[in-house]
Amino acid sequence: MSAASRRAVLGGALALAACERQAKSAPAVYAPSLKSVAPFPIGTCAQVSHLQQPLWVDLALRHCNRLTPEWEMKMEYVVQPDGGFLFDRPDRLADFARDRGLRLHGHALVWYAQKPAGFLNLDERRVSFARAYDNYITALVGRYRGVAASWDVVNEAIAEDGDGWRDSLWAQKLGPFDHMRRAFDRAREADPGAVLFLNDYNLELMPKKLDSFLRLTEQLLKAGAPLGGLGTQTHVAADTEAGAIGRAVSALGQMGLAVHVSEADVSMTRAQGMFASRAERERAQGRLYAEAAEALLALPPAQRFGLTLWGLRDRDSWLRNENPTDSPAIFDDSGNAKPAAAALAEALSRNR
Ligand code: 9MR
Repeated sequence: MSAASRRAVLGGALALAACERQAKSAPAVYAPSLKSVAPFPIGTCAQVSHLQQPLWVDLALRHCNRLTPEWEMKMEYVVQPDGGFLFDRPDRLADFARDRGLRLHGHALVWYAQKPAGFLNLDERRVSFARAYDNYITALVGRYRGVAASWDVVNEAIAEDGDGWRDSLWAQKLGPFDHMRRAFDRAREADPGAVLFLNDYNLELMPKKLDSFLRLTEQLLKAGAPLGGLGTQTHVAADTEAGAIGRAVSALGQMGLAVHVSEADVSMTRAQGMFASRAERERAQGRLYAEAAEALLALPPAQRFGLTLWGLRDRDSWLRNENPTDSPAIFDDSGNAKPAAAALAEALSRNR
């Protein structure tokens, strides 16, 4: 027997032993560095607490070249009860992104879900609401001018049922359309170079909501708002119909603006559909992540803003608060690649 064939037999035996070991636990999955195979940026959301975890940092730097602050750049953190601003944590996230060479995507300036005491208790005899609103946007966007290359300016403007726009403190005080227009204008003045986004969810699941989102986009553009991109959050479940994500991304692409798959995750526990096995459910999860990548790849290169993962590891996901057994991310709790990571990497590597 030649040395080469001896090695082959030995290698085969070792591989077999490894396979048997793996059959008992989950099979090991290999995923290359996503940012290296992707022709557009790959993002992750981040909290300051993640920056203190070396394993999270390693995983993020290996795979991602964009960062979205998950909550510490929102009003809930920044706006103090007396109306002052707190920038320590947003600064730490911005410094991390800058020092480690990641793009920073600011998130989220105006959101119906956030109405901090600093605004609710505003003494409008002293400062008008409009002035305080302008001041917030100017201060935040201005502080990260040249550091945050892009911002979600208005988040989740469309009504839950897809019929028109949501009511909010901002709409009540400044007008349903005007508060949005105003936010885009102030953000543009504070950073003329940043790409400004409208961002929403369930666009792949609700044609009516997608339609309202597109109509709002047209209205903003017609009014001259400096809108440069559209974000589709892409919080989906493993039983989401094949083709739904692709249809939404492609419809957004028709507007000619940059398109961001901005908060991708695929919930296992929200899925109602029946799956034959765990492996089958994991394949479905991987197909949906892959579909998001393929949909971006189908856009003209200048419109492919990127794909951002909302939680790098399962344990980092907001969905764990809803169901502690959910596993919506592409990396498991220990940071190992799941089949979805391999499926996403494979889709990203195709059609470059
Ligand atoms: O994942 C985010 C969670 O950590 C925050 O507590 C929450 C409130 O700030 O926001 C979550 O992220 C949301 C995102 O900002 C907008 N789209 C829906 C996301 C999930 O709720």
